[in-house]
Amino acid sequence: MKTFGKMGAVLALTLSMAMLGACGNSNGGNTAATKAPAANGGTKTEAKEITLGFSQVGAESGWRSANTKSIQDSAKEAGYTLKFSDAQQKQENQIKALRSFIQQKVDVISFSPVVESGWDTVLKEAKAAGIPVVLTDRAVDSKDTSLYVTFLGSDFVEEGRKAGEWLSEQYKDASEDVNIVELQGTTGSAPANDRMSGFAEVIKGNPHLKVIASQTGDFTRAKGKEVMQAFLKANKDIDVLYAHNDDMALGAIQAIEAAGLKPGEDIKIISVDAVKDGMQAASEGKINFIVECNPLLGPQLMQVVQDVVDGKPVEARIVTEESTFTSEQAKEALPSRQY
Ligand code: GYE
Repeated sequence: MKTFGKMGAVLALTLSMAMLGACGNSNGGNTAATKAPAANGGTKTEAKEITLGFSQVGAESGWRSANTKSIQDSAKEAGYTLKFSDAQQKQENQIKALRSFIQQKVDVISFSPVVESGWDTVLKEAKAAGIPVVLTDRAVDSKDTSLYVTFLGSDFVEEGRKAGEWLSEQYKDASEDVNIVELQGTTGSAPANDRMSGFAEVIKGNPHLKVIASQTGDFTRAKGKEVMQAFLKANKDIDVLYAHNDDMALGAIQAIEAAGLKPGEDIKIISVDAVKDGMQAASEGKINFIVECNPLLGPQLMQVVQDVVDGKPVEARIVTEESTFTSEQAKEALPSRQY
């Protein structure tokens, strides 16, 4: 039985090699295998060892650490060889990493693009090398969608809308202006652009809701603190802080407390992510509302990679499911939080 199965596989492989030869092998061909198909015993597709090149944004936030761990753990579990590269929040480092993955002829490239623009050239290089690209977490603004297989991640505009809806509800009876300051994520990144636009779209329904200052805090605690300090200095009357992630909100909380104010009371705080530290602050009433953004993309990414390698069809957009938390809900959810 075993020998027969093996021989069948060898025959199938020989046939497919012959067909590849006839059609012209766009991948550059594997001449060793063509010459001696019997030597490797005719492996099946699912037994193929997959090498995944992954370029991560950096380690700027609790969300990012949870995302990195999820990807590393899931790749291990799936038995893939993971080539992981940390770009330290610099696009040039990501481009370098992608080029090195192309050179190493990985099976699939995946990355979370630090900013939206400027990827066409390197994506074309990957396409020319026949290496499929999967976007995770953040999108690119390339017009040519054939440059990547799919984009797996959150709907950031929707997250911004959820933040705006909660705020609109809180101040629906306001008769005076509500002064909002905004801490944006990394300039030019998809989550910063989209969380800003989704929020603006909703709050414009109430003319009392006014964004009086909006600046980047680069998704980090340190910058969140620094920019909030500047906001507090320049504006006497801040009612609300909208931070594009928990880490910036946590930094801002330090600045608010240092200024002798009570976060969550004197200044209402909304943030995005719902990582453990953010949920902790919410459960203490320091953050009033958190929109969840799920970092555990690893298992879904590995499935997409497997499907791509197997030549199965993949959805062009895979959106992750997320919810929201008030302080009360955060208190309840905190003990079972994974990240
Ligand atoms: O919200 C933030 C991180 O791209 C969704 O990046 C991600 C964002 C996340 O630094 O904390």
